[in-house]
Amino acid sequence: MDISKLPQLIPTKPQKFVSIIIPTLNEEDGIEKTIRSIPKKRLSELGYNSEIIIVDGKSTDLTREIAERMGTRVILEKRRGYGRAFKTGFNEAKGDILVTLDADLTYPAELIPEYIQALNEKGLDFITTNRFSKMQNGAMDAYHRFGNDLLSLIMRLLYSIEVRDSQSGMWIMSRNFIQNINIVSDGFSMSEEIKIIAFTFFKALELDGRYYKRVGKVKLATFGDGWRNLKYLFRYRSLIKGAVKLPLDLNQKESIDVDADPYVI
Ligand SMILES: Nc1nc2c(ncn2[C@@H]2O[C@H](COP(=O)(O)OP(=O)(O)OP(=O)(O)O)[C@@H](O)[C@H]2O)c(=O)[nH]1
Ligand SMILES: [Mg+2]
Repeated sequence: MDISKLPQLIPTKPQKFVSIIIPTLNEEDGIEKTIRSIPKKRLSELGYNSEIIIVDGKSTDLTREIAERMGTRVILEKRRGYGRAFKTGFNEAKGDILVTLDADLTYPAELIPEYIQALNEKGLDFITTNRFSKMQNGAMDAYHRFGNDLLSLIMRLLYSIEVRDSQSGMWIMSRNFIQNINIVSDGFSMSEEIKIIAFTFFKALELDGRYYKRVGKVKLATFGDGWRNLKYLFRYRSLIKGAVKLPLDLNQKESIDVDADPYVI
């Protein structure tokens, strides 16, 4: 995709605030570069003020020290869990728009301005990024890929939602979305849960993403977490009724026109 063909990003007056939320557990290898990869300057040129929130799960390495030295907001979340970390981050965030990243340089932080542009232009509540549309060689082994594809297929079948990458961890969300949902999972299953809620009850889209080779040690236990995520897809069918804080303007969902010109990044 030739990025130069994207519509000219016209700077708007500074009224928007973006919170970038990053969960960390022993990520001293990738945290500094991850923070530097966030295009804060470009965001402010486009009229967005931004904050970076690090939600640390009691790392035993220098993750917090590095993040504090770089002037980010570091929150210590003693309770374990990827989902738990995001729940705390969402509560702490001041932004009108919330963006999530891992602290391991795998996600394209450089594309945050374009994703925010798409969120606003299409009046969306939620965007998730498809890692498989542009994956760096060696970023994910075949075993992992098979597991991801299987989870995504089962999610599509169980919830009739069009998501190619059910486990992607880069989302761009409106405050309206975050304020109106209840998230149950404290673990990695939260990633599939938030997509099910977004695509079932809100205006959501999956856009092309990228996935780069990981820096630092993986925290995800491939088989254990994969199996837990699979079981959670079935279990969540009985939990989904509590997903949205009512009253929600239920005709919100109807008006999305996915057939309009595709917003490819
Ligand atoms: N605060 C907190 N962060 C966590 C916890 N578990 C994982 N993380 C962070 O959540 C992000 C995702 O975890 P990863 O190990 O990268 O999982 P993954 O992205 O599915 O696996 P890879 O594709 O190999 O990167 C990373 O930034 C981790 O440091 C936790 O219990 N608490
Ligand atoms: Mg990761």
